Amino acid sequence: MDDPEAPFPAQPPPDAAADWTVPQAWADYSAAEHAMWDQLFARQTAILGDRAAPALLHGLDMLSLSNGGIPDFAELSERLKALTGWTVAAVPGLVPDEVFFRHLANRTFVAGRFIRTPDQIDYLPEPDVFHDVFGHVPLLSDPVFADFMQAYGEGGLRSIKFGALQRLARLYWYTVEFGLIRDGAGLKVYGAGIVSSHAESIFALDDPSPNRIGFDLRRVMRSRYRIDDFQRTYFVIDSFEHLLRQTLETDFAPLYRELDTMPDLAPEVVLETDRVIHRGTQAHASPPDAT
Ligand code: HBI
Ligand code: FE
Repeated sequence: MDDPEAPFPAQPPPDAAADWTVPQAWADYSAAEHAMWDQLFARQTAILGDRAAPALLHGLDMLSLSNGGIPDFAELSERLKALTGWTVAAVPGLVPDEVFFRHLANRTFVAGRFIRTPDQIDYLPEPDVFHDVFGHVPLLSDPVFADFMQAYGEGGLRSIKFGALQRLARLYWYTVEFGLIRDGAGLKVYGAGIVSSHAESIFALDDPSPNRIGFDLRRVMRSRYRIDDFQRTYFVIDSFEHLLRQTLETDFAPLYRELDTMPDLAPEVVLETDRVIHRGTQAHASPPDAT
């Protein structure tokens, strides 16, 4: 998961370029590391067939992501660039916000080079290559989502000048990381934090505990989120076109001023004005005391 409050080192590590990218050194991955990718890939694709947004499944296919070990970013970038102009670059871990936003604005998605170890299979503090490449990259093959991610990067750079980075981080969190999308009469997952997590791929759609609320830009930018547990609320977009349009058509300066006059919202809150798709029981948040 990516938490903008995470402590960032001030300077790039010694083997990194000024933009914090490093060689992926694909030849250095061990058989065990490739096997970890295959295990994660098989586990997620076994349950995402009827849970993931069609554009995400299509992206996995278009980019030939498979259980053939950790992808080589150079090959992956060639395929992705031909589709939407995006490329994938390796970084050692979380990078400072401004660096991250600048890469997105330049259509470069920075992906962790490392892969989690067996003891981290269900939770890790920093995005690894499976979270970033399996979770985030497939949707970058979708032209509309690809445009949204670049617009998001440009907006992120501007938000730093307004001191509104946290608002943008919330937008990213409740869409790119933990977003749900309507699909016919049902809901599908598209957020990378869900897509790369076995348990949350099930929890986010099936569990009665969390709220599921129609996406609204102001609402999301006021909403705090959990970085250490399943989300208390998932926001549902109608389409990637709708998400892109809201981002492009919004004048963020007056919006930030308006939001600064309103209190933040706790993650589990439901407002009268919310488009409530499911009002959660929040049972996961406060399970009955073990008797
Ligand atoms: N760095 N490598 C990396 N990956 C991220 O997703 C990331 C980051 N730095 C900052 C950041 N995300 C956040 O600022 C965004 O989630 C808003
Ligand atoms: Fe992420």
